[in-house]
Amino acid sequence: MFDVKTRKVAILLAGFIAALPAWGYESSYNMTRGVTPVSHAVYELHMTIFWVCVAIAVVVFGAMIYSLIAFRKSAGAIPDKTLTHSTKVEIVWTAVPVLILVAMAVPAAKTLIMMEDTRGSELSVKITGYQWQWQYEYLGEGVSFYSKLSQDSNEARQRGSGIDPATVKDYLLSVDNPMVVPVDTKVRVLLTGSDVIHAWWVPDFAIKKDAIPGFVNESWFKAEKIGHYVGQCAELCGRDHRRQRGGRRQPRRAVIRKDPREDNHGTRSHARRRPSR
Ligand SMILES: [Cu+2]
Repeated sequence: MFDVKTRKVAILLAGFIAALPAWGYESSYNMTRGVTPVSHAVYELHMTIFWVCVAIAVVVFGAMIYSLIAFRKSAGAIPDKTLTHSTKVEIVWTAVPVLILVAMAVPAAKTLIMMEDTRGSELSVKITGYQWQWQYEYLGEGVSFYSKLSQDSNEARQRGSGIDPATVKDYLLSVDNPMVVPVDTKVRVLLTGSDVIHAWWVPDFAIKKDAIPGFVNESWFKAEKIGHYVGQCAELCGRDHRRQRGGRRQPRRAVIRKDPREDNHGTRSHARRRPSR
């Protein structure tokens, strides 16, 4: 049916289209899988929708490329006029996308409901955004502290500091007082702002919510793995939001421990929670 050259082009295109998802999947360009039930659900939803998009692209571009090659004028193709204003075709190409959208809305709604469901939380932390730091208040625990960029990063970033940022550990990522919460615990976060709009974003928890003055936004996470998780402000909030490379202003670390009352050496201490201002 096709000549050898056409077949070669078709095989090359098919190979390229087939390789695209493999390249995006599990690569550094993809979303992080995260460490919470919500982040896993978000990742799975993202991948499901991604594969649906891939399937649609293969069908649509496949049909298009096939038509372009098989029915080209030089091959003696004659334009077909029967499809113009065909009611049957109009119904099919309206109904099929609607069905696809409805099918995609089901898992999307499920994930959204899960993200908003803060029932049964074991710990509530009120987080207030300031220019340019965060305040963490563990509700009912009498614990409150401020968290800002760590001193060594802050010194290194100053103009003419003479400090090579490469020598600073976790440059622009570490903070002086990280938020510490227990592992396998449902933590509800209440987000608000004190001056301008900020946004509390921790990719590993799949949380990115605005912290707006006068409003309280709600979210939750349940970290399943002990570790240090880096976050950053995700809303342009003023001078020092942009000064950091890669938008890493107001980095915060949420440190997950078995018991949040333990300090870095595993001994219980409240010293880390002293307000810094
Ligand atoms: Cu900001």
